[in-house]
Formats: sequence, structure tokens, C-alpha cells
Amino acid sequence: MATEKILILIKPDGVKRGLAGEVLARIERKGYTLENIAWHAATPEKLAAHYAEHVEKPFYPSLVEYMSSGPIVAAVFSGDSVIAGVRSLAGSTDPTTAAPGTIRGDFGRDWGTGNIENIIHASDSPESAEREIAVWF
Ligand code: IDP
Ligand code: MG
Repeated sequence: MATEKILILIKPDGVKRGLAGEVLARIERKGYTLENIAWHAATPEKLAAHYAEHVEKPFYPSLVEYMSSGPIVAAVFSGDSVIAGVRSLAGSTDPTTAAPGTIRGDFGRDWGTGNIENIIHASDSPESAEREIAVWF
């Protein structure tokens, strides 16, 4: 099977808290290859394309507010099974209960904002990765 790619975003909370290097380093140290990286300010249009599966959800307006609250870093990594591997490094969605040792479990918490601020986005399938890479690169 061809080597897989994943799109990750270091979300505004991750950038603001100075965790961009830490997040990238964890993925690099796992052995995946950094293919591309860019600094972005999210726009409503880019977020709607990126989060296509969530635009109709009740939390979407607050997700847009959170994702627009500061700059983000977008990066593409490659490697066999990179999607499963990076999602495992990221941890589960809710940072309060994400496993210790994961990015969300080690660095995320509930800040009482009503948003789930969890530092990193990671594509969940090869199809999502392809669509999301086209949004940011
Ligand atoms: P994932 O990032 O672990 O793949 P998804 O369910 O795809 O989780 O949700 C995308 C992002 O939307 C989450 O990372 C989180 O920031 C936010 N989110 C998901 N569910 C909720 C919710 O119920 N309330 C507020 N924000 C949410
Ligand atoms: Mg998701």
C-alpha cells in the first residue's frame, strides 16, 4: 500500500501556549516524516471546508470562534499507518479524560470556555486527509 499522509493542525490554544514545537517533535520522534508546514489564520470558508462533517452540528459556531481565536499551524506528515499513529499520539477528543502520555492528555484541560480546546487536529481517514490537505496547502 502507498505511504499514507495526514493533515494536522496545531489549534490556536496549542500555538498560544507555546506547544507547537512539542507537538511537532512528538510526531517526528515517533518516526513520521514532515512533508509540509504552514502558518495560517483560519477563515470561515476554510473552516467550513475543513470541518465539513461538523458544519450542521450545534457546537459548530463555537468551534469556528475557537479555531479563529489565533493563528494555527498546519502540517502534513507521511508514513505507513500515519493516520492511526498520529491519532493515537493525539489522544481522545475530550482533553480532561484523554489518556496521560497523549498530546491532549498531557497538555489539554477544560478551561470553562464551553469549547473543547484540545491542541491538535488530526485527520481521521485517507479521504479526510486528502480533502483537508487541499484546504490548507
Ligand atoms: P476529533 O478532533 O477528536 O476528531 P471531532 O468529533 O471530529 O473530534 O470534533 C472536531 C473538534 O470539534 C474537536 O476536536 C473539538 O475541538 C470540537 N468538538 C467536538 N465535539 C464538541 C462538542 O460537543 N462541543 C464543543 N466542541 C466540540
Ligand atoms: Mg474529527
